[in-house]
Amino acid sequence: MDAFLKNDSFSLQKDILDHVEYTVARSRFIFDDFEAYQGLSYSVRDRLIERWHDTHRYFKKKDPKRLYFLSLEFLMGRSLSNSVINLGIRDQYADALNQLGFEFEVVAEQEGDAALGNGGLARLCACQMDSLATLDYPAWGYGLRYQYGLFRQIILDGFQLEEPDYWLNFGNPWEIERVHVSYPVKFYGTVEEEGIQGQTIKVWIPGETVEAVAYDNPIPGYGTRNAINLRLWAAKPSDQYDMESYNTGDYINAIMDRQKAETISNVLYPDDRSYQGKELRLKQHYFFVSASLQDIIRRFRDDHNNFDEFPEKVALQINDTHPSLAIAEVMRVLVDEEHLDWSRAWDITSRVFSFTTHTVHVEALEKIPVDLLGNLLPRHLQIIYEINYKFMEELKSMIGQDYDRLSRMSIVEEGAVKSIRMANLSIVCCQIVNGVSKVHLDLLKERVFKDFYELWPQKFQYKTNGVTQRRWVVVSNPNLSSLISKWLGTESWIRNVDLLAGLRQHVSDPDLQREWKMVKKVNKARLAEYIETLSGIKVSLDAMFDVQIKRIHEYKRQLLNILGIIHRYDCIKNMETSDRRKVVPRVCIIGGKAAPGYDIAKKIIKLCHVVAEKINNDADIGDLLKLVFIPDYNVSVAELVIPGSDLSQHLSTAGHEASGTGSMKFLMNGCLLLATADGAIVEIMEEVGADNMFLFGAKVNEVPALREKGASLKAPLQFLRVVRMVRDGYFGFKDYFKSLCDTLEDGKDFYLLGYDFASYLEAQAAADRTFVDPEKWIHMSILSTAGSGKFSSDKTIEEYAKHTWGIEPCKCPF
Ligand code: NTF
Repeated sequence: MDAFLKNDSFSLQKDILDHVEYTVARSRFIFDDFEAYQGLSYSVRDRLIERWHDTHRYFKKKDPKRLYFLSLEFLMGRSLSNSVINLGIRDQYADALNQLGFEFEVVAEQEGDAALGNGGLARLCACQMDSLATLDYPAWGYGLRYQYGLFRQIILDGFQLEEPDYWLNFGNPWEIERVHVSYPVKFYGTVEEEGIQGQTIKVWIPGETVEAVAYDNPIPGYGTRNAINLRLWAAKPSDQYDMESYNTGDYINAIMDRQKAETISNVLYPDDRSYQGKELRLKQHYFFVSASLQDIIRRFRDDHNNFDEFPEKVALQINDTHPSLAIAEVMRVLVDEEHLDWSRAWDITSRVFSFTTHTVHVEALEKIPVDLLGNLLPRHLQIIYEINYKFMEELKSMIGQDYDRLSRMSIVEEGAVKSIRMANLSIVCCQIVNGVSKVHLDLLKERVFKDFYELWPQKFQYKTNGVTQRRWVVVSNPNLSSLISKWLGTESWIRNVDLLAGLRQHVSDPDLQREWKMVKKVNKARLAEYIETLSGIKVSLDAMFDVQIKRIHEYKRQLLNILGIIHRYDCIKNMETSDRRKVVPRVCIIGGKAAPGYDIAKKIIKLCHVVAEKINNDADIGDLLKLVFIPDYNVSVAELVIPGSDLSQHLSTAGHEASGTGSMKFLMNGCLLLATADGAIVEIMEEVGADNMFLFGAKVNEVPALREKGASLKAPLQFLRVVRMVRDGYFGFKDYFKSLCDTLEDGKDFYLLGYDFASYLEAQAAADRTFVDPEKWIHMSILSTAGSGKFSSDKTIEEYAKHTWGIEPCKCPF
């Protein structure tokens, strides 16, 4: 399939200019960086569309089993650089732009982030889409096109404020609106019984209909012609909407009512801790599930008319429990619309779905109040009850009348608020349930889903998360990328990440070490410039850049980091001047958003600011210690910060981080990790060696016993001292920080900051000692990158493809 569009510099220039003139409607003789970005993006998009068409024609012809990845969140970040690199035409575009008097990097900076997700879970999906495309899998992503993505974090006087992220304000060249791909999605109403051919069937008479319109986002693979689709749904008023009001002459109110339909896809919920009990959220779930399944079933029906073939042609992945209403929806379609009998429908349904859980926190598992569900989706509630009834009968025949266990495993939770446990529904239905790291699986088996594991051990697997080296090295750290290719003698590691291990053989080569160091220095300079522009703080490039960037959560223990910084400050203040020469200068960088309603997390952000204020303005300290909070942390900020970091911190209390993927991005970029043995860190340790990292803290299996000890578990004096400084108002805001300090009292310190403090300081001291031995540091840094291959999302996706989805590559010919 020959490309119609040409990629020589002249054609690209012409294309950009044509788009500037005819799409953006600016003069081709006068346009600014943003308009250049728009023209360029539309030109790239044309090339994406070409491949995307070819890929889908090819999939249609071959009709392979397809994977449909259902997720309520995708954190894609920017698209431009990633697209041109995956298409293999970055340099050509850079040349073309140059000829037009623009610089690629400057133009690329004009792009805003697509932030349709909260954190780890959502960014993981973006990495996995990149791998699915690159590895030629016939896959589709399905999600919601929120008008407002994750809020923008504004810092005012050190406090977090949230501003709406109306990311579509300046248009979005990366999507294609499909006005003709739309489906009605129904809500509310009643269920009636009808007799058809001697059988009674249930008929759902919905009370409201909203239209779901598709927006397609092509996802190009690297080094392949394949470009897959991420289809996001937007809510629009349906034409079937309340004709009554028009007829009664209340025209204005009828229009206003119609607009309400659009609220369904308006806003992303900004809390990644719990998802309970909001009608709008439930509407979002069903809206996207229903539209996606109508689309998937329509595609299946184009070539097949027997639903027994459905599991051979379709794999449906439920990403966390949010899309798990899909199970009830498939049953409804098969039983109510296709008139299959229940057991045949259940057999089909249970062979198409698989389920990934991303949390270790039982309290974060989604529960939907029965009243809410029954009102919004009356037929689905009946179906879920029926699934549960049959499951309970089966379970009783297996385990007898163990009522405690039966009630724990039931999909329906009795109690003050009777609810549906969406995780239980997913486990009962899916043949494969997976955690996201080895440790996570252990926790699922031993704690979170113990009863289910004992019943069905064969269902439970783990798939260690991974991140894409295309985005996290090639796009964000081009200097390191070229260096790796030079020393490996090939660029093939960009597709075949195992090759990174080849760096090990050069680890002691002084030339590589020198060049490696140089790359880091350049990246640090870029980051230092960013910090200065942001905060006016000048930082020394000789200092260790020590970074913790992620969502602010108590379990991730940014507070431990800040208390460690206070301790460092306090030590320096109390040192003899002659000893200060031995202090390793540090620039501590913290970034992350707190959920808007998460009070303690917001206090942690404020604490970071007041401590920074004190330290950064203390002339006595100078370059020995700086603390910088980077506001509005997002994907593109991460792309800038990670390559410029020396050390990165992953401090979750062991047993709380399901996997963690930030650590993998740092590892690939040759940053050393200071971490607890939690989530995927345990596997990173196996790959790069514990002596190549700075590990500390209680282990997963020690934590429960430590918590048992309660108030008898005494925190060390150094810890009490720094907490007291905060409590006594050394940094101001004494009353405001009281509740934060209270969480650290003996017996209340659930996340064990006090217990882990001493070993944390030791790990920090070890990092300092290593930093003053640059050769050793670089050695460890190279080995970190060399050992990061296992944590590419390419590896994860291959595992899922083989062991969960049963799909094969389907490579569109060039
Ligand atoms: C996150 N979960 C986990 O907290 C991380 O440990 C993990 O790496 C990622 O998922 C990806 O698997 C969430 O973001 C959520 F939403 F479940 F809280």
